[in-house]
Amino acid sequence: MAPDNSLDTCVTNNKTPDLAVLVVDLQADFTQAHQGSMAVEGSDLDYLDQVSKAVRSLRELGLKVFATQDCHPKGHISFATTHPGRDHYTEIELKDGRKQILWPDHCVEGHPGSQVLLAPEHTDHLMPKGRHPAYDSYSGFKDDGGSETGLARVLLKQGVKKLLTFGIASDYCVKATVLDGLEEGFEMIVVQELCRGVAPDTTSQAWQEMEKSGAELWSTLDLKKVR
Ligand code: VGL
Ligand code: ZN
Repeated sequence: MAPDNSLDTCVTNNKTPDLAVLVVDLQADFTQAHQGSMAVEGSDLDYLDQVSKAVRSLRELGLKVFATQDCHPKGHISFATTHPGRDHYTEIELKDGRKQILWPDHCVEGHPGSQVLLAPEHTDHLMPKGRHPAYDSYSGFKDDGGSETGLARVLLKQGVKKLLTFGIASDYCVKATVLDGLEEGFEMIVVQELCRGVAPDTTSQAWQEMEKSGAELWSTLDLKKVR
């Protein structure tokens, strides 16, 4: 019989069902393409196009797609506007001694800026994070107060052991999610060309930290390594 290269064959031929995709905070407020309040460098329409093509190809290979969504209430602890007299992109010490970087208001629950920029039909599971008014949550696994989002449970239930990760921002939410994923026992692969960061210096530090902690860094997405 002639080989059948149809999509269905690819899906059923997926040899790595324990490998899934985790897209971190691909949201309007973080992108230039949507004039977001916290748009990171290089987050234009070309970038979004590149990510959506990658996600489509990975789904065609049979990988499930999970996505995190930064999702804050109005007056969130991480918003500079919550701390009168403080500027965004500065760090403060909170009453309990924790450090908190202050950001422009972003990803307010129910507002257009919080919209995830992946086609809903390409997303198997959306995991909100950062809903607690008093805790930030760069990580998709748990917030700064230690509360689990439930992402690890969802992944394990689906048999996922390895995550192909990318999104925004390399130096904050991607980094925190990758480090926590490793701690939770997942194998974490990060696709650098599909990530965008807040700043170049913190981004290069973030790559080093992720690699040192055991993450595998791929500079580009090589679909041959996924098949
Ligand atoms: C993020 C800062 C604040 C991110 C989210 O997605 O990296 N960074 N909230
Ligand atoms: Zn946030």
